[in-house]
Amino acid sequence: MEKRVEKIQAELAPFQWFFVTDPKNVRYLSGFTGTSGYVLLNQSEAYFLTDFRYAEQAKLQCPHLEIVIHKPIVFDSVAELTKGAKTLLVEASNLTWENYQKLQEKLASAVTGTKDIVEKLRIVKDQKEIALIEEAARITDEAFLEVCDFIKPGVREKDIARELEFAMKRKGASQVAFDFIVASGERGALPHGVASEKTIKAGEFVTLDIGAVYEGYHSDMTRTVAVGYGDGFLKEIYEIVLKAQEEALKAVKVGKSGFEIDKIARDIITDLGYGDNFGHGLGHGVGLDIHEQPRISPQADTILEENMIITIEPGIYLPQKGGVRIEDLVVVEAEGARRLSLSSKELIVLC
Ligand SMILES: [Mn+2]
Repeated sequence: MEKRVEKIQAELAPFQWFFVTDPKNVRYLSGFTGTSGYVLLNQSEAYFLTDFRYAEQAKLQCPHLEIVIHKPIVFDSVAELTKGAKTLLVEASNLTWENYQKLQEKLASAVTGTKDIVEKLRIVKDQKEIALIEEAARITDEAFLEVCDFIKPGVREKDIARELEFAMKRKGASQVAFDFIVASGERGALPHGVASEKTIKAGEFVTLDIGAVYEGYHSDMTRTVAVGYGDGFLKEIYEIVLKAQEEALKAVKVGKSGFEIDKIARDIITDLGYGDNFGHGLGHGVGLDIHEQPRISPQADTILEENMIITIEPGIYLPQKGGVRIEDLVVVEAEGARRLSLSSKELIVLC
């Protein structure tokens, strides 16, 4: 964690300070897991600001930073600590317009918005982070396998989501990674069909997009299963999505761009006539956030590097009919993608 702070410090100019407010970025630089804390640094100093409630926790979690219990209004402490600064960099995507104005009022230095300073470092994971995400993925695989037995005609999508959440927490997850998508039958056409009151019927396909959080790190996996015999037409769709997913996975390699990987899956789906039914990007980075950089999409120019963690998740969505999505979480290694989601991708037919 000390190294992360040093990397940021090396990017700062003399008389420039950086005020980190995004909770995930704060956690990445400080190790702090509480709900109220900030990192403030320049080339040679690095502070962790928090309030009285977290004084002891901060000492334990952030030994590499100088702990400051801030004034009732944190900006007053920022003004005091950065006296003599020329500029104070802030995170434009996190600091609200209202707080920007309050902050600027208190400072003699110029408050300047920045983007992606910490996010850029977070793209490539270290071994500890990979191990935590791997554990989150293992919890997800195990919960999926267990809850498959529960998916049958008559149960509601919400009941399946609740069973998955319970199984994940029992297996060590601190929380769920997002509101689970459990989309059955026609609802399968909704790429983000969060679990509803709908009851599962025999013959339907059910798309489950699920993930766990383990020590702050997320996992993300989607499987589409058939309940009962399954619709023949959707079985064909399933095979197309699976082929697109596996070919894209094979193409994941250090040096490839997000655009190139996306194109492999998209071309397979488009050539078979379903290009218009795959309206989202192929994948995204996963870490302290469920969606982070790099993006794997037609617009993505990020070049894959070793130890990035990404999803590969093509889907085909057919209004009034249903849909199929298959998603794996993988780590980019020298030899190619190593899957962290290990659940079977053969069409599972549950009865
Ligand atoms: Mn995803």
